[in-house]
Amino acid sequence: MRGSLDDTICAVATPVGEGGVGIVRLSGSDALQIGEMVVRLRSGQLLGAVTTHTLHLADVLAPVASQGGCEGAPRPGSGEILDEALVVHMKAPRSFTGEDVVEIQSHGGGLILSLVCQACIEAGARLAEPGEFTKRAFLNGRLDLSQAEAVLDTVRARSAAGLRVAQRQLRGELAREVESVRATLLGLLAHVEAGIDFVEEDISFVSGEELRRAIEGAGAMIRRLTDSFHRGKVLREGARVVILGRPNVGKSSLLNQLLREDRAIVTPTPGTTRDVIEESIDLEGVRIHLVDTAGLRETQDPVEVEGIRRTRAAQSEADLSLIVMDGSQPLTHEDRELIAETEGVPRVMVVNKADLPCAVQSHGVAVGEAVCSVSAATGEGLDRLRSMIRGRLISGGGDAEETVIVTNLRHRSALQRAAEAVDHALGAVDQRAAAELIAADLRATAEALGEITGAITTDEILERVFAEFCIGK
Ligand SMILES: Nc1nc2c(ncn2[C@@H]2O[C@H](COP(=O)(O)OP(=O)(O)OP(=O)(O)O)[C@@H](O)[C@H]2O)c(=O)[nH]1
Ligand SMILES: [Mg+2]
Repeated sequence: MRGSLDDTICAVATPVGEGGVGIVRLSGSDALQIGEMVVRLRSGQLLGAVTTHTLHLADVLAPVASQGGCEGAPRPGSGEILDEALVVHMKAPRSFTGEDVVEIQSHGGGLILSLVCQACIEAGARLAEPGEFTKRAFLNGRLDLSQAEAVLDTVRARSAAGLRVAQRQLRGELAREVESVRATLLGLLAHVEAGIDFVEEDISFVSGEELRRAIEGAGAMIRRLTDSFHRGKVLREGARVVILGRPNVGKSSLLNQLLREDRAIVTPTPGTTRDVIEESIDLEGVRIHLVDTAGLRETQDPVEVEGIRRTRAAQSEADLSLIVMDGSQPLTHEDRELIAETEGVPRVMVVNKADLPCAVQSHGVAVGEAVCSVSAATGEGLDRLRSMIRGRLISGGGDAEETVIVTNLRHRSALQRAAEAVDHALGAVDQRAAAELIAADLRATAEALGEITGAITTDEILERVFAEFCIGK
């Protein structure tokens, strides 16, 4: 991103399309001056003269550039009226970017907004680059990098749980946790380095045991954050839950029950479902993509063979599998095969047809494994199944939404590097390595953590983060 902080930027901040209101945002040291060229307050006052953070009715004007004949610079208030708008100016540093900001709330049409934006450009602003408003907020110290990313997560959130995670990050909770570990590490580093400097006098500031315990503590915090990633991803993006089982056990009936609608065809004929059927549900704020599949069995029918191939593909992408069995019949060889092959993957055993007499004694399932008895015909046990699915997906804390959770790939990769470096530091302490080596590992750990909040940044990191944004954010 090439833009400097010196120029004043503008962009349409509301989405493309028709809306009652659309906003053009100006930010930078000339925002007020440019705003005064583009809007004329109905009160007759100048925009710079009214109280900051208050709304004013105004006409938006197309500045007349060079047409006046004299100087070539646009003159305020001389152009054609483009629209009626409400205008606010927010004096630095009390704005999103930390700079002088003017927002023009005109009617929300694509053409009118682009004309208003064009007027600002003619008056001296530059079109903002993708994410440049948020980037400026970061560079001006209004947000740390993880908060800047949370702006995007908030805008993109598709589930209530995902939104809550993004909001916590936006409030700086991830940053606080990461910074506290980093501060600990920098403190240790200072001690270790002091030890290096005074090695002649044989002054050791931290005993080996103390140092080890402190590094271990930091490592545990880093690992806790890294481990939260899977849960975080589920909360943010939702999870794929695939319904598997041999033909006729009631997979499609179960899908219909979970969806509360007759989506998939159900018949007493084994091999009814031939294709993969996908639908989404909201499970107490968590988005679940439910996938019904063709029953698994040996078959010569080419359509069913293709269906089973698709079942296998869906199975490989699942975050969780529901292994459905027919509780009214003894387990077959196909049931056992499926149970054996899904050993070790996240799964919930569903024993269906609980309304019929039970014929299944043992499901060949390890003690303690999640088993749920349901009837897709009557709906019995479905609530319990729903909460088991939710629990399995965001396990690691029923209070999943109460703790800080990592959802961003960039953060996870930085945490993984931090975890490696911190392990290395521990190894160095155990081997009584030279203080210089321990210090290098501690520094590497702190630097990796610093990338998350932006305490340590490079142009490359900034470019990668803000490339995800679009113009206007
Ligand atoms: N009594 C009873 N019958 C059920 C229950 N669930 C499903 N069935 C019946 O079992 C038969 C098969 O149901 P489906 O939902 O089509 O089973 P499926 O596993 O999708 O079968 P395929 O698509 O062929 O693999 C139908 O006749 C359903 O009405 C249940 O809980 N109780
Ligand atoms: Mg089916």
